[in-house]
This record gives sequence, structure tokens and C-alpha cells, in this order.
Amino acid sequence: MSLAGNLQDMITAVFHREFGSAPTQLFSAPGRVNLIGEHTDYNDGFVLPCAIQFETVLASALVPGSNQIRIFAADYQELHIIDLTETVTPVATPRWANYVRGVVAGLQQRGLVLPGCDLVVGGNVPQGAGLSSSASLEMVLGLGLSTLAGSPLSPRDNALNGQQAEHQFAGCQCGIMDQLVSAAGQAGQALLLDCRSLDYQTVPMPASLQVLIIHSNVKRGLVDSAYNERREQCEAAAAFFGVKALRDVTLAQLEAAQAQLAPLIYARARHVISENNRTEAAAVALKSGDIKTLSALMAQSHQSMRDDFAITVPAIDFLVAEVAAICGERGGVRMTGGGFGGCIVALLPADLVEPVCLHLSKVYPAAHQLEPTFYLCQASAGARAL
Ligand code: GAF
Repeated sequence: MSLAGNLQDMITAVFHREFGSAPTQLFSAPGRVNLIGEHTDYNDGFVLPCAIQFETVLASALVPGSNQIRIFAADYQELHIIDLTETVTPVATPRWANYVRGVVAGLQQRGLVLPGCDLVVGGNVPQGAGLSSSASLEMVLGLGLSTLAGSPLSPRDNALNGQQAEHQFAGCQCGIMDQLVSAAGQAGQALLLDCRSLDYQTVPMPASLQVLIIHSNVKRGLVDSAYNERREQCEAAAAFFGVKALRDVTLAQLEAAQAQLAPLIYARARHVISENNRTEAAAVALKSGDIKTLSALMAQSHQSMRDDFAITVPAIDFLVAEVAAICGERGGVRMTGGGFGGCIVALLPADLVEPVCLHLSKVYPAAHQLEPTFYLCQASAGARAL
């Protein structure tokens, strides 16, 4: 049986146990890996992620006459109840409930009348790895609850609603990438997302490349505050140029203004502007199967995240360097996600996957006293009713 089949069966069984009946509808939403385009989304720029096969599943049943959402989190073995007659606000604990409360509040603000229902939610997206377990939770809830209310949200509105939940209930001033690719992902495709217009183009993943995600298992501490700080620095740079976002500034304009900018702000802006250019170029390279160019762009992206944006850590830099030494121009490798730990992503020909895993299993624990975790991923479909 597939991983997904097991998860759906497990969530259905938990629903039976907690609520004493069968769920009537199941929904799913995936995590994601970003191939290139990091910290560009909240600068109105470009990103190139794909959804992955790890997912969050929601089992649901309407409860006629009820004014409550009763939701059981299978991962925490914890029940949370939302009273639909009261204004939904954030709670101190449990933390996971704020994602639910944020999605519910957003749907209500959009004019949806949510019905009383019983829900069980749980997933297999690695948590704290930077693979968007929280976005997959928001997307499955947004789709599931709006469907139960009789007005399923479009992928775009679902993504915007989830982003609002992050901003207002979870304290992370994130961009739109994670939610949009979890909502709109397509099997076998990466998505080139324009985070200003929210338009996207599909970019087929070449059959010759495997997507290998390697988790450093470095604990990501104070991620939200460091993330929000980077966002403020980018906004300061955009304000200097008098534009809405760094999307509107060219590298030539940045170079011309270097002497007037604080060195830190200049470096942050240089990452974002150059990363936007690399992301568009990488989409072209991926489409045409130009792996040599893709490899160079991913290497430059990693250097830029390390030196200009300062979001990598030594263990991550080590993993990237070791993989790059093995794959050379036959593949690409870089840190993926928000940073400060988490995962790297490697696009590799099939014959290099095993040598890379074996090598890292030997050298990484010796150098950093941590074990790597490997996830071989497929570009997968976005949020859907099952
Ligand atoms: C996190 C955020 F949620 C995204 O919006 C994006 O900014 C990413 O970090 C960095 O590219 O995943």
C-alpha cells in the first residue's frame, strides 16, 4: 500500500475512534520543496517550487444543528473546539490550533457561513524541516471547510486565506509561495510563480532528474523572528528606491546606489534582485533540459543565501558542498526554504542518488554529529478532495 493510502486509512480510523462514525469526505494538501527563488516571494518576485508527495489529510463530517467545529489533531492526539457563534481569535495554546483558527476566521471574513462539523487532521510532511507542513495544513483546511460550506475556494483564494492566517494567527510575515504551490501544484510539474500577479506557468520536471531532499536535522530556532527581520530589511531597501517591492529594482540600479545604502541592506537587496533573475533563468534551463546552466544557477543561489542573505548554517553549507563535489555539472544543489537549518534540495541523475546518500551518511555525522535524513520526492498534485 502507498504512503498516502496508509495515511488516509489512519486518519479515517482515528475519526471512527474519536467521533464514533465514518467521515463523509476526505481532503488532502501537499508540502513543497522550492527548487530556486528564496525569499523572493514577499518581494513580489519569482519562485520555482513543486508540491511533493508528503501531505496533510483531513477527514470530515457535517454535524447538523451544531455550532461547533470539533477538530482532533492525530499528530498531537488532541481535540480543539471552535465555537462558531463567537469571534475567532488566536489562543496561547495549543500552537497548532492557531492555524485552524486563522483559516476559520479568514473564511468567515470572506463571507462563508461555516457549518458545525467534526474533523480529524494529520499528516506526514516532516515538521520543522522547511517543507511547508503548516501551509499544507492551512490548504487542506481551507479547501475542506469551504467545501463543507458549499463554496470551495479557488487555489488562489485558498492560498491568500492561508497566508493571512500565518500573518494574523501564527506571527510569521510569510510570502505566498508555500500556500500557492500547496494549493495549485501539479503532478510532474514545477510551478514558476509570479508572486505579484499570482499567475503561474507549469515547468515539466525532466525525467532525467530525481528530486532528492536532504534534511540536515539542524533544529531551526527563532526562525520567525529572523525571517520577519529579513523581510523588514528588504522593505527598507524598497523604500529607499521609492518602489512597492524589490521586484521593481534592477541590479544596475542597486549597484549605482551602493554608496548610499547601509552595507547590510545592500547585501540583502542584492540577494533578492539576483535571485529573481536566477529563478527566471532556471525555469528556462529546466524547461530545455539545460542541466549545466541549472547547476550553476543553483550554486549561485546557495552562495547568495549564504553570503548576502545570511540564512544558511555551517551544517547546510557542508551538505551542499559535499553534494556539489559529487554531482558537478550533472546536477544542482542548494539550501531550500526559509533557512537557518532545515533541508537542502538536489536535482540529480538517477545513478547519483545512491552514491550521494551513502557518502553523506558517512561524512555528515563525522563532521557535524548529526544524521542526515533523505527524502526522494516526486512533483505532486496540489490540494484536492479525495
Ligand atoms: C518560508 C515562507 F513561508 C515563504 O513564503 C518563503 O518566503 C520562504 O520561506 C523563503 O523563500 O517558507
